[in-house]
Amino acid sequence: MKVLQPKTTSHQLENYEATKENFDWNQVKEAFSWHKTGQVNLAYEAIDRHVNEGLGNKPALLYSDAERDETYTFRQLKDLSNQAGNMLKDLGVEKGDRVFIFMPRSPELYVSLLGTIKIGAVVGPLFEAFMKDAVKARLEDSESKVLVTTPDLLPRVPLDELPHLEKVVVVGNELPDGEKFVSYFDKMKAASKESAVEWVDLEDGLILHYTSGSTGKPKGVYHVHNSMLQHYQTAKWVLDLKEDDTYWCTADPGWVTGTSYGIFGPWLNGVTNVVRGGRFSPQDWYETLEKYKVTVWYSAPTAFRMLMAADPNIKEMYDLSSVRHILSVGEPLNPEVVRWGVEAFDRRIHDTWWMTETGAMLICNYPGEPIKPGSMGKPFPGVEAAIINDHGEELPPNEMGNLAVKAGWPSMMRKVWKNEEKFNEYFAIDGWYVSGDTAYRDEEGYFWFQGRNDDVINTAGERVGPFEIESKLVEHRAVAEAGVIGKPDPVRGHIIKAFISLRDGYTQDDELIDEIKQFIKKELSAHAMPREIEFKEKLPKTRSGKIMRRVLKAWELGEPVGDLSTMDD
Ligand code: 6R9
Repeated sequence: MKVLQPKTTSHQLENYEATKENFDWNQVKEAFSWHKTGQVNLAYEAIDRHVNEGLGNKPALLYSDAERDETYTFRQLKDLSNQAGNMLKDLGVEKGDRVFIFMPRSPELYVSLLGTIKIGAVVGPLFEAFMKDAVKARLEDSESKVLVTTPDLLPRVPLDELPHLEKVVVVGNELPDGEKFVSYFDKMKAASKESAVEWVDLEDGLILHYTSGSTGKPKGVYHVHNSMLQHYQTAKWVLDLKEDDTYWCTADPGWVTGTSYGIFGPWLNGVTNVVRGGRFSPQDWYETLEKYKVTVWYSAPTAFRMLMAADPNIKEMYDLSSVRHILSVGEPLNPEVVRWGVEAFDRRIHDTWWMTETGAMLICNYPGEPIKPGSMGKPFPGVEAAIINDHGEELPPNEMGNLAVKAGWPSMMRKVWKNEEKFNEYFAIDGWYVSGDTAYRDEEGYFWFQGRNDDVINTAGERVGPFEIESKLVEHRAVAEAGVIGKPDPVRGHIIKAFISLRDGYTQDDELIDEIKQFIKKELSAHAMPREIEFKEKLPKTRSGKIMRRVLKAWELGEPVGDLSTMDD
């Protein structure tokens, strides 16, 4: 096993073992102004506080897309987020209310999100690719009071079916007729720049991120302001952020990486943050790295694999020498990709492991520490991770089992919105948070990811629940039954494959395949669309009628199907 040694050590976390011995989360509290004042608010801590400490003119947000190219200082973000907060208060939003934001990346998204948090409301960012059903499910479950969105996305918001939604803030030039609509730009212009900050408790609500499980509806994972302890410290020691860094996290705020590390981590550290709007292309990404002289870059294996697959001449056109630290999250980071990173950037890519539910990084590779390509690294100081069996007993090195974490790290989710039962399922083994991932730990304490132990599909770094897609598929007039699995794919990690049995009177052809794909794309979202569809006379089911996805998977991979005793004839 080749271990990649660091070339330079970081001055942030110099010795993992020594730090781990002495670390205590209480020490981190001293980094925040509430340690002295007793007044808590994450948005204040991420923005206003830096202005008060003399960083007002420092660029906070460097935003660009195909049409816009803008810089916002910490002072500008302070003023704008105050305006957004005051606008929302004016619309009747109070502490604890939910405000959802459904729009593509843009400065207005970041401003609205900070404004919501500033007034103590709970923000819910929705990925722009969601279609009507996905949007409805989330706004309905969260009972969101206000939605911030764009004219383009409005048709996907079923207003008549959302009785709790009182106002829709439209970020655009035209305002549709109807008393629920208000204009973002008009309201912002009229809103005061006076502080909108509401002081909260560390255990008050911050953000709701919806995420898929293997069964049932998406779950609203609820995080609180206390998470800032971990956002801040992991950004320091793992992202290795320093005052003069220019940092780029490629994730959209619709996913947890795009908020914890696309917003909170860097800004709590007062670091300049790059946001690139629009879609992925190798040219665009390399250009972004070059244009801003990005020093720290946090992305995902899928993106790295797409860059790897692109014409190598493209990369040669850009000066990427500013990049000093690269990190990855979301899916297994293939050793091949780590090796590519060394070749292409002369940098080791540092894998990090965590989940929507964990709120922040838990197992990581650290600057200055050796990396074993293919391993997720070691637990963050103050985090106790282990491999346990189903009875909660810790397993010895190199034995595969449940990847679990001792409950109580600062950014742990505090509830699953309106679903205590789901929340408790994670903590069914005494004292442990059971992640749903399987892994092993080697003798040196490095963790190695092995897979999910449920049917959740990780496609291009995004978690997709098969149940949601299956439910949608059977709404199509031709579909009798559907079973959905993840099929291994060299670039996306997995692609979604659907097995479908048709209703009487329908015949399988390419046109129908295309129609069904488009149906999912339109009704759910582009990333939920099955890239492959295979028709079957009948699907394998248990006697109780559950589709046996593991049998579909075994068929697909040409592997033995295993125990079929529960299968229906
Ligand atoms: C932050 C984020 C969580 C699931 C997680 C696991 C997979 C994340 C990984 C990884 C292998 C890594 N995952 N990081 N698998 N190596 N370094 O991705 O949150 O969208 O909730 O996904 O992603 O299966 O359980 P989320």
